[in-house]
Amino acid sequence: MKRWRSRLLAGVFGVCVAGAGMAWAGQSEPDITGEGKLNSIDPGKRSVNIHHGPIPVLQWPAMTMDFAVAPGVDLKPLQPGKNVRFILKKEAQTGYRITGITPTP
Ligand SMILES: [Cu+2]
Repeated sequence: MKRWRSRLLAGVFGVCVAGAGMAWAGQSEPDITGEGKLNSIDPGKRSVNIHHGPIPVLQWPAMTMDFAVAPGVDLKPLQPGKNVRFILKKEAQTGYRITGITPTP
């Protein structure tokens, strides 16, 4: 059961990284998601600056901050000033990193 579950998760992350569409619903693991306004994008550094709302799981209040973006995440659909929804994954070395991000209305 446990092995089956981790394989399923790997599949979900694979889809996000490929940018083939993010499965917001139906994920079996509580991915950390946030929403906010994209202030700026730095494609060279692969980082984005977001004013995000509170993220209760992490006990983060609303704030403006830079996020590193994982390789393979497509930054092209993003525009500064627009609202976004994003997925965070904790990495041992880099801290929280965005593994999926998509514009929202
Ligand atoms: Cu923050």
